[in-house]
Amino acid sequence: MNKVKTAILGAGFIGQAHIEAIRRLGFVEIAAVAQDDPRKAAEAAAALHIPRATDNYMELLADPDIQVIHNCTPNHLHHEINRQVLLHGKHLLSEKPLTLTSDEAKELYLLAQERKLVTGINFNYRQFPMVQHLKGMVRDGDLGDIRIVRGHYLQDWLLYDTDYNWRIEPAYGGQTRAIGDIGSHLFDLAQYVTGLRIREVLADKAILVPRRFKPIGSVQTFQSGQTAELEPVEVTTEDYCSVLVKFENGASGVFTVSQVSAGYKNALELNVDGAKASGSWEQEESFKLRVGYRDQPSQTVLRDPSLLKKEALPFLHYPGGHEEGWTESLKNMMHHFYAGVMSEGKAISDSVASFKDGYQLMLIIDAMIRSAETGTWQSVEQLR
Ligand code: SOE
Repeated sequence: MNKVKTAILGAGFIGQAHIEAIRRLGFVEIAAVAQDDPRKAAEAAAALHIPRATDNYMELLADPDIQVIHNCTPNHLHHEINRQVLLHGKHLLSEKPLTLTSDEAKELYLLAQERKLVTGINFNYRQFPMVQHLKGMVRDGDLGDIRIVRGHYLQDWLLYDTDYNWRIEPAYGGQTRAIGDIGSHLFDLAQYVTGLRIREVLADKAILVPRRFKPIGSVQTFQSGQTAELEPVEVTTEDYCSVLVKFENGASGVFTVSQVSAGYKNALELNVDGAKASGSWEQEESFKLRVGYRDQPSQTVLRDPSLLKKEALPFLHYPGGHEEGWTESLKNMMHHFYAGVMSEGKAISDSVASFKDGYQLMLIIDAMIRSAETGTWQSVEQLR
């Protein structure tokens, strides 16, 4: 069988995670990698055993053998590159957030609809088996009517004023940082698991490290301990946000995101409180789901095929106790996205976030920014 040929644009932290996950599928060949300068592209290709390197991604879009593009570039490049990929008729898996603004997201959503290509956004937390089990519990009414949805996404990799990354600068990361970078995952997950849309928001955000020291030269995500020369930079993007939300069924929600909470590495937690029971999932202990009851002992359900809803089974690959985690969420993402590619879009799982989902999330983020700026509740524009 001929392998599907794919190209990776951007080989930083997340590009490398895509590459590893794609290779686990077996039927996809990574034919090329692009980076913004030729030396970095050649180094990435050599280190990652990819036959072709370029600093001009348009070359790859013009190559008829390449069917799929992974856009793993920094946020400010998502819109234009994604647009070009679709115009050149390639299937596309984009990193999040889909774009920097909701207008850009709308354009891509409409273009993707028109071109009928397979598109997805790497909201990979949907791909964990215990998330799928929790979603199944909500759908089957095991928790009762959903009343409260609570969660946080906390990290500490930007705790110190010497921590720096392109995400801090609005020109690269966008006007919003903690909200767009990690809040987008949390709000996506809350809506995906509950099947409920966020309709209104009241947000409070803060820049807690207003001046940072930027190393001269680039820094990888999660890298710290600078030794390079530093220059001071005034920070204009938020480190933290807390938001109250109202869901479409009247349920209330409360979420906190922070990149400056010491000891929290990639602490995404979602709690769903229903009229009969509650469900709680933590990414850092992703093999467990806590199910809480009032009149009987609460349970910890473990990631074991014999204990999970049947819809969660395609998301796990080994018996209980043989742990699978963040890297397997990427593997699952590739599995589901490429099932879409192989079936020309007929068999794409709802676990792959669509461009419509990405656009709706940008509208939620817009409402949060308006709310934080005005100190008032704001409605979220809803897509039909
Ligand atoms: C950095 O905050 C980051 O790499 C995000 O950009 C990812 O989306 C998240 O999954 C992990 O943290």
